[in-house]
Amino acid sequence: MEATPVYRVFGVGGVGCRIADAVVERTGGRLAGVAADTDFAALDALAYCRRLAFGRKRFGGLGSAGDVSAARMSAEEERASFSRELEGTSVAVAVAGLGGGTGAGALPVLLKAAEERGVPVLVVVLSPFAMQGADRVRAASTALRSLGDLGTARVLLSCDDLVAGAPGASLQEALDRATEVVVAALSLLWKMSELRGYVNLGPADVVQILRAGRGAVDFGRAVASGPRRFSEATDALWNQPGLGLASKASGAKAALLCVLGGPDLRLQEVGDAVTAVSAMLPFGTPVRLSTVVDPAAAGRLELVVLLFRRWAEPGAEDGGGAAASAASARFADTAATIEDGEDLDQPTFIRRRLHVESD
Ligand SMILES: Nc1nc2c(ncn2[C@@H]2O[C@H](COP(=O)(O)OP(=O)(O)OP(=O)(O)O)[C@@H](O)[C@H]2O)c(=O)[nH]1
Ligand SMILES: [Mg+2]
Repeated sequence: MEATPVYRVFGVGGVGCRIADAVVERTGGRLAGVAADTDFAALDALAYCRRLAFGRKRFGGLGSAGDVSAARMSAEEERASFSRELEGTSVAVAVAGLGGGTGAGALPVLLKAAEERGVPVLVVVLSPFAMQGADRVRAASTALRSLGDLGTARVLLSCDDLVAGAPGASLQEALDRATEVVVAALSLLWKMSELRGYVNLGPADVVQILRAGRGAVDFGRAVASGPRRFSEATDALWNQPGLGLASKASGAKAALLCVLGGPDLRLQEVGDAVTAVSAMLPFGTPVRLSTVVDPAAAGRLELVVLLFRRWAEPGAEDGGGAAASAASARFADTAATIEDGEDLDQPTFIRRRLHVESD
């Protein structure tokens, strides 16, 4: 019997832990979460994650007050606890804000422990708002550099980009809004593997995609509802300030597209979404697809795209990896329809590697 894969989300530092807790809440508590912080009051405020309180001797449970290297040393000293929390994890997501001390200092320790255990990790890091000051921004880029190539795939989100659509927001609104985008995207990645859609990616596919796309990943997300939801969502995916893909698409080597809708999601919309996203990317870029049908999302269409700037999957180097890579997706509960070596469950334009112009 195959073991059930275990996904875990790890939050490190204040904002990382709040995001991890909110993601677990969004999954109805079914996704396992671990929150690691030197601020014990912040950990106490969480409702869903297991807590890993560390650095008591150095910080007295009050947080590191921006001291990255002291936080890193404390995490190193308790490396065994980080490693223990990874036990039995098939795929991990690690989230941290890089402008403080704990997240920036402890994240590399968690990632090293994951590497030792062979656990693939999607790392999601937030860079500070520019208005938080040059010091924090500088500290964040130093922290980013210190990650080296730890982590399987890495998404760097700029808080400024996450709230680019709401210039008049207050600081609290901006923080909440930025956090919400990350929570929504991460819970969607989880739903992708857990909820059935038309085309499912299993955990093994997710691991393989992360490994093949090792390195930096760009992220796009758009949500729309109502009769014009398809065109609004695809337009936003391309053009919206901050999270639009227009400025990021040219360097893409491969993409993962996740389409989420309610029971009213139409197969046609899914196919059109693949067409629209493929048309945004350099010709021949393989696009892996996953759909999620969530009863709670009735009337809504949500598109999340991860763009990989490096892609090392065998078969992708021929520039026409779309057919090969998309072929591992499958319709839920249905054997693939293979005829003459072609998977007829894949849209023709993907199988034939046609480039579709959008109007
Ligand atoms: N989106 C979002 N970002 C936040 C929020 N709070 C903090 N950040 C960002 O995350 C960075 C790190 O903040 P924290 O997570 O609070 O810091 P920490 O890792 O706990 O570090 P110390 O408290 O210094 O030990 C900040 O510089 C901000 O850029 C929030 O509520 N939402
Ligand atoms: Mg803190």
